[in-house]
Amino acid sequence: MKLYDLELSGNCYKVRLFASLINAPLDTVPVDYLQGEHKGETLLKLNPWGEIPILEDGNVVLRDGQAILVYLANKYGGEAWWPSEAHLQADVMQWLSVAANEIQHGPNTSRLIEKFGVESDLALSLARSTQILTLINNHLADKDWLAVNRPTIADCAVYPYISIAHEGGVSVDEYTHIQAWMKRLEQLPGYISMPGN
Ligand SMILES: N[C@@H](CCC(=O)N[C@@H](CS)C(=O)NCC(=O)O)C(=O)O
Repeated sequence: MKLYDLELSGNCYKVRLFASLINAPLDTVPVDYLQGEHKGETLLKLNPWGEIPILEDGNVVLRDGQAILVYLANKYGGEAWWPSEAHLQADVMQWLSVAANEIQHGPNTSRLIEKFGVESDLALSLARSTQILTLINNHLADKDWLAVNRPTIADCAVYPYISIAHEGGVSVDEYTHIQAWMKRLEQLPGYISMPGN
């Protein structure tokens, strides 16, 4: 199983992190992002969106970090990480959407602007960061994990860009429940870090 990967990408990191937590066999293939390899002919054949992560497992080719987490959980992680019961699965799914929407447009975008010089609206992404971090912090006030009372792919999807939010000028220091949740996740067997967290 191959992951077309960028070390500094939180979207790629969530796949590496989860694969490590469940001990799934994963070969990382570094993508030369600065040279635009992800927009080149070979990778566009795998993902016409021109984005990474991309997972290749035999004939299966998948884009999008959240979708890849679902695939890995089904194939290697099992019920614990991606429950099959309708309301439990939907609970986890809610958080995969948060990762792809509020986290992407909040802390992720702030980091793209501040660390990589991407042109976007910093004030807006900072305001969105405050909004989503407050919601998550309140949610975690009486819970150890984001969904279904145990670590799931919900946590793996949401954690990465919060753990490196400071690179976008977003401090998570004051969000004490988020701090405690991150520490719990970092103590899971198989946890790996990425540059910046
Ligand atoms: N929906 C995708 C987004 C992936 C994404 O934005 N990847 C970035 C790197 S972190 C990328 O390849 N960007 C290239 C571009 O937008 O042109 C996911 O959640 O994995």
